[in-house]
Amino acid sequence: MSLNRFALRRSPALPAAAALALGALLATAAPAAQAAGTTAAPAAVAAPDIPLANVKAHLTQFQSIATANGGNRAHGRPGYKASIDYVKAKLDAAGYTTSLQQFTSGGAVGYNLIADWPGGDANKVLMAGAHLDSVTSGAGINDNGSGSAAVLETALAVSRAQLQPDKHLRFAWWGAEELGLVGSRYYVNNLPSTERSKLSGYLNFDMIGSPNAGYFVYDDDPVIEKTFKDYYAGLSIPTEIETEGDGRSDHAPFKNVGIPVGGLFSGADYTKTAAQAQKWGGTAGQAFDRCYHSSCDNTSNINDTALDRNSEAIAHAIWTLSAGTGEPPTGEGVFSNATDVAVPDNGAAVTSSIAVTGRTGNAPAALQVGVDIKHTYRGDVVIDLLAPDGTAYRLKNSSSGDSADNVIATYPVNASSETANGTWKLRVQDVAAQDTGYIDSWKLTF
Ligand code: DTR
Ligand code: ZN
Ligand code: ZN
Repeated sequence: MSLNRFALRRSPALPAAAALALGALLATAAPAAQAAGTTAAPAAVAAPDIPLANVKAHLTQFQSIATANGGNRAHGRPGYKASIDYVKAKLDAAGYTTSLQQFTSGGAVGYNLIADWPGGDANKVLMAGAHLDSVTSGAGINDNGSGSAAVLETALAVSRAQLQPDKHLRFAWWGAEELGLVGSRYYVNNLPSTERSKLSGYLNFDMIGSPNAGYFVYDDDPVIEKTFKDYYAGLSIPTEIETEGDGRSDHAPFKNVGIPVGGLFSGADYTKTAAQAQKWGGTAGQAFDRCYHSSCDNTSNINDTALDRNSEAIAHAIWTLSAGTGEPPTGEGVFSNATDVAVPDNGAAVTSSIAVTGRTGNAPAALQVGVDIKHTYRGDVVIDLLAPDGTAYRLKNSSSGDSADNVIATYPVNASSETANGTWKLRVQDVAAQDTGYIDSWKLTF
């Protein structure tokens, strides 16, 4: 549970009218100054909580890895590859498509880990990353286990939510940052220009849990910057723009080739001023991180509040910046229904219909059924697709232990034995008491 939220069994979902009003409010939010390539439509779905305990568990693993491998996780040392293997295993298990990019620096082999979340528009890629290497003098828990762990947990949250954003999501853990941004430079330099042009933005997180924390937002792409600043403003946490970071972390190679960048930073060896201590707490006249690049950069060298807040901000930015315009993809093969249908608590099934016309022959073997069902306990919910002839295809069973909110997912259905044209129905039933919800929208993509 994060430090700034309470996990109560939620009140019933917003009535559809209220939800629509809220949606309209979000939709009329004044658009930010749009930089090339980055658009920040209001997030169609709010980001989930990023459990601080999960982020810290990754830090504990990084610490254990360093302790077992000569005290560090530096480029070319066994502790770095062990860190890569840990992160990669988590992502593989969560359904990511991962790849290791190998390079050589200082006579030693280095690795970048790239993880793609399947789906989204391949021509609009939102990327987030953190360097995973430490210096040789220590475990590098704040620098940069903190960024690595927060990005990892956000990626795992994407998987838990089965997020289907408009944009394609890609995450990266860089090698040899401490040797001069070597891994991220290698990645960008070896990225064909056609692939670079697909990157709508790169978000960088390097040191986000500093003990004497500051809350700095990179002053680069205005839309990304605004996304972070608005998030913190919503928590009444003042931020400052990060002025001394240009060129000092892995966003620099992306910025140098014109890709919109942004990120968060909690401070390194610079000293916190009295004015900063006044607004952020902590100790004036002391470095934001007194263990910067030192052997004491271990699991005790973390400010939980800063790590938690920054982890939540990362998830907020990923959910917000990966949402497109919210319009369904163009193309005659998409049919949708966005009329809300209330789902009675522990009651009869309800249906929402889509009339498909203009198709020829049968439906495909991989008919995509996209659903957006708002509900405060998704384990209560059973979902079926009904073909025009009434044949039922089970999309989701109930699961008593799944207390998370909402079902936002796309289900592939082999509907090749069904005629495409006709009235298709989504059937939804709440099969357990307490918690209610409604069908927000659904679509069929042929
Ligand atoms: N160079 C980073 C730490 C660092 C120093 N200033 C900034 C500003 C923005 C991001 C990171 C940094 C390192 O030692 O890894
Ligand atoms: Zn460093
Ligand atoms: Zn760093």
